[in-house]
Amino acid sequence: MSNINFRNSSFLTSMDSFQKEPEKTLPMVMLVGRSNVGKSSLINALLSSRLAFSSKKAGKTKLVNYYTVDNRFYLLDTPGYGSTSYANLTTISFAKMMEDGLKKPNLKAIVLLLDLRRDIGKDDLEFIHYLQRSGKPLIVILTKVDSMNQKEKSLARKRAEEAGISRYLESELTGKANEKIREVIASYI
Ligand SMILES: Nc1nc2c(ncn2[C@@H]2O[C@H](COP(=O)(O)OP(=O)(O)OP(=O)(O)O)[C@@H](O)[C@H]2O)c(=O)[nH]1
Ligand SMILES: [Mg+2]
Repeated sequence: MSNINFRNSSFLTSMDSFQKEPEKTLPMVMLVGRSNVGKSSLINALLSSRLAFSSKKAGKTKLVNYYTVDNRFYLLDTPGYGSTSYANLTTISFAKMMEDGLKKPNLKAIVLLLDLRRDIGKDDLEFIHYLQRSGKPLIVILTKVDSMNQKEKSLARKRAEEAGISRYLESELTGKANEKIREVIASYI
């Protein structure tokens, strides 16, 4: 449904697992991806806010953070995964977190962020396929495209295709791209 005011948003709560949830049940959309890919930054861009904390250092977001958008749905920021020593969660606890999250009937869509300035690793591919099998709508977003030159952009798009991702959006920290992302998210609420 459209006419959701993404500016009318606030931070609700943080949870350390999907076993707990806010008192009020609303539709949820969850941002996921490798540590440092830009999840928290995209939350701020979409909500025109500084509600989420982003950092140059990977591993900033340590909990599942719930943002209430226009009292209509929850936008969820999650800790990233990754093989670097910075990631907060072990592979096992990350997998458990995702498994619990994906089971939620009120989870309406997953937003997967990919930073394709680097190659897609085996762990990324496994994660993408896992999300595709979940049956939940998957919105793929290439981040940091604004920092790429033309050559890097075409390489990023080629990498996405090679990974079997035919439909995706490209984010910017500011700009029109975010309006399109808002529309797509709103269409699942
Ligand atoms: N140029 C550019 N930089 C970005 C973009 N998105 C995020 N960044 C930068 O990337 C770094 C990591 O961003 P975060 O939003 O903290 O990443 P995250 O995915 O939340 O990371 P974790 O919380 O560690 O999982 C920060 O320095 C951001 O400023 C983007 O679209 N373009
Ligand atoms: Mg974060």
